[in-house]
Amino acid sequence: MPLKPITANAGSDKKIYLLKPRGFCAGVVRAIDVVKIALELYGPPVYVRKEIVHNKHVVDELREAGAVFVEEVEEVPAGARAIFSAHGVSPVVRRDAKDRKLQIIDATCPLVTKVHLEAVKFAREGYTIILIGHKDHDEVTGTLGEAPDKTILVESVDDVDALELANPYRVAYLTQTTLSLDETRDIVARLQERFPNITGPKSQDICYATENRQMAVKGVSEYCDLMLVVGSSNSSNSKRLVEVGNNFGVQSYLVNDWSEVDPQWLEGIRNVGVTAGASAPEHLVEELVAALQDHGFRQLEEVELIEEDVRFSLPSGLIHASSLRSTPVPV
Ligand code: 0K2
Ligand code: SF4
Repeated sequence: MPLKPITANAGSDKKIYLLKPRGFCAGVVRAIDVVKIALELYGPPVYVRKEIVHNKHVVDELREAGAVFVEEVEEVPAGARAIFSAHGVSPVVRRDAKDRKLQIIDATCPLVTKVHLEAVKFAREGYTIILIGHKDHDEVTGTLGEAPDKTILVESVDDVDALELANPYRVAYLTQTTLSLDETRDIVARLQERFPNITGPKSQDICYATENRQMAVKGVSEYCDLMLVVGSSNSSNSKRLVEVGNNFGVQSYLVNDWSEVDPQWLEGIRNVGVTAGASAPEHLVEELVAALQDHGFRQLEEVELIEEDVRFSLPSGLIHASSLRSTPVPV
């Protein structure tokens, strides 16, 4: 794909390729809006189970605004208002919240909910579900919880090789939404070799945002000798971007923000790619780009490899609560 400069400054041949799409996906925008609107409507404290999204800066900023982050619903006072994070929760968590009479606002991304519904359907139809994902990730814990006795987690091709199934003829697979496209393809291929009757989701579970950000990294890899990914270390989709960069021959690093860039990484570099995981705010990208410019990367080219225009509506309860106010909160 040809690269089109949007600005070019004379006086330096060191260049930044700013990838697009990058940063916030529709599910993250929605989840952060849910917390902000809940704070606006009800005032602090608003409890949030787990990090609303896996980004240190987002969590710190919302905590500053009055959100109280807890690990489990048991930490929320009975009857209080609480938000479920974008990564989704298992039915056990919903039941616990109900037992505590919590007023729940669910910020689970609709694309994660879709995987939960697939798990419920396959389990009801008597399939053994092979869930491809990362052990102990919040999303995987939630999806596994839909049919814990019928779901087996695999993380690698080796895990597939080790599977021993009571009925190898009725098997379905699902995936976490934020995996590596390439690694998942290999795992699914091995599953299909071992279980030729295996079925899967109608359309793939890896979400559009994860796919687009990985494709963008691949698209510029031949032009870059360094890739900086803005994102936090517990963000699965951000870490995958680093892996993709490294797999495509570009030295790649994950940073929370500019302060974590080691100046030594920039030595001898002419072309640096910059992108951000789906939970990383744009202002951190802008600060990183400005700092790189101060370090002599005077040319800037924003490369849009895939157009992205996805939005999700807010939870209906929040829209309703806002409409009841004399001055509705913009939702
Ligand atoms: O990539 P992760 O699933 O770890 O999550 P975040 O970094 O919070 O990105 C948003 C995705 C949330 C659900 O898919
Ligand atoms: Fe939803 Fe994908 Fe964003 Fe996760 S990364 S919140 S699945 S759009």
